[in-house]
Amino acid sequence: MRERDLRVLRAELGGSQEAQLKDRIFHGAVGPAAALHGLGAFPSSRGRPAAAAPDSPVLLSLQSKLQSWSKGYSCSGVVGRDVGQLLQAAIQRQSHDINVMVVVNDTVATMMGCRLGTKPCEVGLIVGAGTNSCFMEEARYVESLDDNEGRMCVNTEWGTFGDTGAMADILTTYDEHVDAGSLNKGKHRFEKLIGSLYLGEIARLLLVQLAQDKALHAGGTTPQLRTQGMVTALEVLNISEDQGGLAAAQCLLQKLGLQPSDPDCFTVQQVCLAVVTRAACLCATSLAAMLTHMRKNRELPQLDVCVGVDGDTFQCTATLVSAVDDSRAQGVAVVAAVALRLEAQRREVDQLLQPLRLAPRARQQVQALLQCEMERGLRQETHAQASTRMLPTYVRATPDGSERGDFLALDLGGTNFRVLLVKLRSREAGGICMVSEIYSIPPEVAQGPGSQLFDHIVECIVDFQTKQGLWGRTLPLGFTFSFPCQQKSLDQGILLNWTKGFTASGCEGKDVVELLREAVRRKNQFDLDVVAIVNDTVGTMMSCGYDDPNCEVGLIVGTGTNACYMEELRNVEAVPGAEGRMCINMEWGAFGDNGCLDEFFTHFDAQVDRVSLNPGKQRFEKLISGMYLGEIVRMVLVELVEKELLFQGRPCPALQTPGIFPTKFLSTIESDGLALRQASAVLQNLGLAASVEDALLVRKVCQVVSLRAGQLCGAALAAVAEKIRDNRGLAQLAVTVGVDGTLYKLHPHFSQHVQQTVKELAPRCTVTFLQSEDGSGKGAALVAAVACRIAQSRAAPATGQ
Ligand code: 0WK
Ligand code: BGC
Repeated sequence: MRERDLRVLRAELGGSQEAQLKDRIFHGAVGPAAALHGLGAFPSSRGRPAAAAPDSPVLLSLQSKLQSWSKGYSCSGVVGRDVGQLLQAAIQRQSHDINVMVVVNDTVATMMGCRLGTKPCEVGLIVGAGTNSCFMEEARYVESLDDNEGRMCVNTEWGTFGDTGAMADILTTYDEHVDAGSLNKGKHRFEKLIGSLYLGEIARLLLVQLAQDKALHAGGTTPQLRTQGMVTALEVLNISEDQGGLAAAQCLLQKLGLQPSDPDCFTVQQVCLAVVTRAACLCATSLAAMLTHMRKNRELPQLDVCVGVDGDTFQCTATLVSAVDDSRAQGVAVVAAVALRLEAQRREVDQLLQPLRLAPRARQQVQALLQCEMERGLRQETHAQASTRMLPTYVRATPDGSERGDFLALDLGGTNFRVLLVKLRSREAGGICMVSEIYSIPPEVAQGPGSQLFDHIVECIVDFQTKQGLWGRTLPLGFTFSFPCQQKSLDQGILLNWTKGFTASGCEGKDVVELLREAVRRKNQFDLDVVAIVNDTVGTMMSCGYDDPNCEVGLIVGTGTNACYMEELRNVEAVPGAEGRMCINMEWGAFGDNGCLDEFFTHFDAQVDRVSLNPGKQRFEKLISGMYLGEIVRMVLVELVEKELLFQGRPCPALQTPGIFPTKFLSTIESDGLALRQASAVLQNLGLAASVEDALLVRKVCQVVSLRAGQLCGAALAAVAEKIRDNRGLAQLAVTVGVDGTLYKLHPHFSQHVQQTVKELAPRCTVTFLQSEDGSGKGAALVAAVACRIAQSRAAPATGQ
């Protein structure tokens, strides 16, 4: 017998070897299954589960593919298959009404089934036919997870430790023999050093060697001794006991057809003791490695943890809670009960969110409904009934690059009010250069007397002119005014109604250019030459059209939403003439105000509309834009709390406050990576202590609401693209859409939702999306420049050349 084998057998693992072994386990040499998530008593991989917070029940997903058999099992047609489904199929074949809820690994069931008083176990250990363990790992260390909040139970499948050769220097020839004689050669090497399926065989092979070395039974062997499997783990365990061990050794040797002497029995006992102690040491070392790993990952000086175990005992201030007879059954029942509750909750949540989901058919319907409304809006006899007012803008062409000069521009109606100086030069001379200043429009100004609003605008212009040294110069001005205006010319716009939180009195029904001029006259300090008033969609289209002449659609998805596009003048019945095109401001925000979209409004939308400043108005906008998405989410969260599906139904007064959940929270919560941490942080700031499940649910609600908004916007844009293609009788249309607005630009997924829906609903249109970099102020200046160029060309006396 080789010296090294005996030393190892006697488990005289020195501190350093033990530490080495610990290290190897600690640094992930444990079988590739380490990242498996605890389910089933065989290595099985799971669907992408969510993490579990320590105090909340495990979040489960039910897919469980068997990776490999072990412990003598080798049924065909199972590896790689979902064992939950296989079981369900077998149940159905026998037509029993049983529903497989979960598949759990025995280590997990043991962990779930054991607790010390009120303290739950966070480690599950099995040392039986096979061996394995699981523990509650910090989710951030489980890379296969999407989120990294809370904890996740990880099934280590440590039985496969060493399958990659990490234990070559520990394995003895006897271990190699056991492995060679096993059903899964080269696999589960660690398990074959510890599991009761193998301990007997290791001992038997040692006895054979001892007999061959004449160190046992005077060298005599028997067929029984040379027969595989003739020594059981139970015999080995009993023999290694102080009490009755020698007697048990005698029984075994007699069973093996030997006439044992006392020294033989003692030798056999030493052998069994060595085999068991080594197994125990290896197991303890691995457990110690795992506990140290947990302590380090939790950054604790001392880890105090309960280990649910079905097997041997170890040292490491670990409180071992032996599983009582039915702990595992209890564990499985607990997991199944949790799964049932979660399943029921999931169904209830899906039911509540269902009305906010748009099926493909619904998306097509919205597109078709808008196409109808567009036609009705363009035709004189149906214009009044149409919800989309299809307003002529008197912009007949997109820029052609010949625009020149210095222009002032105002940009009112978005998040910020801006005053701009726009210098248009030839491309060689630098093209366009702009300086701008952002000013705020306080709510009391936006909702006060109209005169005060326009006086405030004039004050901002004065401040800007002073800063830019523009005194004494009266520059042509383009006014981006992002509200529905009826225009009779480029420089006249009758405000039809305020939107987006503006309600300034004395403005609706008035020409806002005139209101501005009056305010300048009131100021009586300078002159203003308002050449053009444009909607922000038009400004955006013109601004992008300067770089891409194919840009014939303008889209805004910000505080509000709207679109414009170049319509054939022959279709614009409100404007005489049939030649050429004119840009139409659709004011699609009001789409559905006539009830044509009612079937798509949920009770959440109705609540948001009811508490808005303009109930019944801008219904489409209220499903899509930044001013409202956060409110829709808030309404859904309130109902989820009422139904005890969120925050365990704990009252959340914070959520009762309108505007407490701004739309920018959706962008934060839906951002990729760290999303759950972001969600929890957002909720924390609202004074809402959220579990991982709560954060996941809040994110789901945000995703559902923003997806619907993106799809509705995409369906509307598809209607516009199809209208242009149809107008021009084209089989295939290529068009660019100039886009602006914080929601479209800053939400992580909104733009994709829009683009995917346009692709789906307008397959014969190739739509390019061009984000406007400089806002629509530049566009307004370009419109002013075109107007000036046309005016000059008209004013210039015909030279007859
Ligand atoms: C920037 C444009 C402005 C438009 C705004 C819309 O320059 O004309 O109104 O985008 O986006 P919001 O600021 O409402 O998000
Ligand atoms: C207004 C539109 C504007 C849109 C985007 C809507 O509320 O009615 O005129 O284009 O918001 O700002």
